[in-house]
Amino acid sequence: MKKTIFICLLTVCGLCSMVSAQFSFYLIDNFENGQFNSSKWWRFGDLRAEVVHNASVEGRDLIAESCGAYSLRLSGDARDWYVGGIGTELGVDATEFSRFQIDIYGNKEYHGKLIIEIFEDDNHNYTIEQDPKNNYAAIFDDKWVAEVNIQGKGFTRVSLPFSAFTLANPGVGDGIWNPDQKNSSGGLLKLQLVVISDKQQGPSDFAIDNILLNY
Ligand SMILES: [Ca+2]
Ligand SMILES: [Ca+2]
Ligand SMILES: [Ca+2]
Repeated sequence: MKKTIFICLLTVCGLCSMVSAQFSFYLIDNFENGQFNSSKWWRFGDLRAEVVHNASVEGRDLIAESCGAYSLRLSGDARDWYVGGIGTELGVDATEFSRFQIDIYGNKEYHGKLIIEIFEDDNHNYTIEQDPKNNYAAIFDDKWVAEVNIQGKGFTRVSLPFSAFTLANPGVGDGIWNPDQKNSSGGLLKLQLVVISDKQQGPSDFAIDNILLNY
């Protein structure tokens, strides 16, 4: 009898850990504090960033509902396609995650791109060293990029496997996806989101939400 109870307990514990593993994620930001946190995020180029109220959800839309009350509006005028971007420090061991996820609220007028840049520490010092004389490029660490086309009106959920990111700076880091915090490595250290317009000159305007790492 005792053995049966023990096996039942083990099964329940096993199921619980499976369920918690399935629903675990690392939230980078969902903007539900209602304001752009300038100590958490930096901006570059001519991109404006402001937290805005989400439109009320029409009909049944679980992804729009999951965006809550606020998202981050990114807007600005393109100069030669480029608008600007935002970035934040991460400092996370990302080996247990396999995907980068973001919800993007598009519109009819703007169909540009969002470039997602992630940096992981390869010289084991919890820092992404940059060269100010070379457009602040990473000097010792891998930079991985993926790009997402902004869709039409409403929230589109984008879930990118890390395997879909390509190495943007071969020869700088070790060229291996190793976002772990072993041997004094800081792991996945930095995220940048860069806005590229679909017009050489002209306005860009969309919103982002629920930026996270998951399985
Ligand atoms: Ca939100
Ligand atoms: Ca480094
Ligand atoms: Ca690496």
